[in-house]
Amino acid sequence: MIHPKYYEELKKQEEIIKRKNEPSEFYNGIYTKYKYPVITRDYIPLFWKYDLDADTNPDFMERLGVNATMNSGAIKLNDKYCLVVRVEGNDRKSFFAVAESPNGIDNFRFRDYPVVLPDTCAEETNVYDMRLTQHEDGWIYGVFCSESNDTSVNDLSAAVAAAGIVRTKDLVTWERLDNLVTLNSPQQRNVVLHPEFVDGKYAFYTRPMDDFIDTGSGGGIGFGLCDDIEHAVIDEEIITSQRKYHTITEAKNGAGAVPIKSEKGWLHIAHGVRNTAAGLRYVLYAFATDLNDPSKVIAEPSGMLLGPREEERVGDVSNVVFTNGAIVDDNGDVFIYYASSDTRMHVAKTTVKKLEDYIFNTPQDPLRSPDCVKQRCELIEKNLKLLNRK
Ligand code: M1P
Repeated sequence: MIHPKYYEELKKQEEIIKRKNEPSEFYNGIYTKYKYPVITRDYIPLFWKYDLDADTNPDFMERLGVNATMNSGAIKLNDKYCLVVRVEGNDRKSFFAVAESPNGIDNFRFRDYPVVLPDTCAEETNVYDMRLTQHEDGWIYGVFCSESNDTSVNDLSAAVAAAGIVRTKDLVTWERLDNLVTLNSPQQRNVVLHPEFVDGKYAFYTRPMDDFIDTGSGGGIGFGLCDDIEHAVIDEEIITSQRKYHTITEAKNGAGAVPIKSEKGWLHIAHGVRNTAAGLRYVLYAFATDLNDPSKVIAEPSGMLLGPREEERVGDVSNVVFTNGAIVDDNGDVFIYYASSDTRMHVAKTTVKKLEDYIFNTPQDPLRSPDCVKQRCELIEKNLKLLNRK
């Protein structure tokens, strides 16, 4: 018999899933934030967590709990807004699961089963943060972090991060390809496949790093080309968006959503990390690269596009916002999906035109306080003239 508590919990869950989302009061003119997260662990189907059978689970206990739903790849497929969510079990292992919504801002529902990836890599312990690229070759590629224990050192928590690659046409059947090999970088995370061929080759944004946590000598977001996506090897990475001293990217940065093509350039939404006494702080920032050479940065506005605010600041890893997916509608609307504090998913809505305006017309970071004051005074002076106050 199905435990009666199931129906009580289901009713509560349905209220959350069906709740209409609405714009929040936050304003900056660049994007609209929404009042409620789009996915939390409360959206996980109850039959993934509980044994519903009253005989074998008389107290209706969670048997396989879920801790967090975060960093999601995003794509529109068959008119549905689809997120490939990073679901983290109570056991700390992450896996992927597809959740779909009819409008991109609420009513996200998980499919009945999580994604079952081909298990081709015996040493792989954890997988997370998939970026979904609709490539011009016709496949949807998923590039994700494949993490294994680093057995070469005597440290139980030492890990190696590599970029795993899968492809699909329907987000149901997945083919696993070889992990990306970058000849000059021992570790890789935050790897994104560019949606078009560049010089007839597959192009990846990478994140060269010496260590699992520290980027070390890695100078920023890398870019490299490869001939064969089934056995992808990049022999040279060049740096696109650089890390800089005393900026939002000082500690590290990494590619986020698949770049969006606009009239003026490829629009990138990435993450930047700085260190603080309270630990690392992750924010989103944006930049544009050349349409003909997507490795060449042509505009990089100063500072953050989106930072952790209010309840977003608190979670499993506090003071973090992180994106690895955005959806662009045919009418130019852009849905930026981002996680807060490695715990829950949100959406911020804007348009390609607004993102373009933000990226190309926000002044660059002058890198020094006196120049920042000068920059701000110029704006104040212009406005005071307009306001007829001198
Ligand atoms: O905990 C914050 C983020 O840390 C990592 O990002 P990065 O590789 O830039 O340090 C990722 O593991 C990401 O999943 C996580 O949200």
